[in-house]
Amino acid sequence: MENPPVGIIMGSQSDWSTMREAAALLDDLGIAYEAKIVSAHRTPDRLWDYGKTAVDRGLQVIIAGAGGAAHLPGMMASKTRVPVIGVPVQTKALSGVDSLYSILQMPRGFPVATMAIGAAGAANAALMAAGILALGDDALAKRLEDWRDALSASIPQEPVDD
Ligand code: RP5
Repeated sequence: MENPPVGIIMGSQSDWSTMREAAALLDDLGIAYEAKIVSAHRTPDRLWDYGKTAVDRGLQVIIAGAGGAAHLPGMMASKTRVPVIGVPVQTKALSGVDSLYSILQMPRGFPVATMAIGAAGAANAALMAAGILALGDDALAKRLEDWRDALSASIPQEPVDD
């Protein structure tokens, strides 16, 4: 799709194993997206251009994942009014707490909706994006409700031995 409503961006190729959890869920829900490597530190001009053109390109939600000194989501939020959902990627040195703190404590005025560390956070970012887009899309709202119902129905009433 030429102008997808969702942009998934990440600081490095190494983030993709986490961020593809978001991509997979968007696929399941029939939501078009683009996935790009945009690094706050290594490609700051790319970050600037992405944020500057986001509204005109029709992006409605940006999911931004990064690890360590994870400035990507916050910097993107400073450059565009398109809602930014941040995903703290789990790191080896500090288990992603560094990523979480780098994303979470934004100053007043430039919010980032921060998810949990790692794969669950990436999946939830996609569900959060779906919820936002569903506000103006009845067919997507139905698909999201069906997805949620299916998840609930998959949870057994009682535990079994492993
Ligand atoms: C961050 O540094 C990226 O978001 C990534 O999580 C982390 C490590 O990047 P690589 O050294 O694996 O490229 O900018």
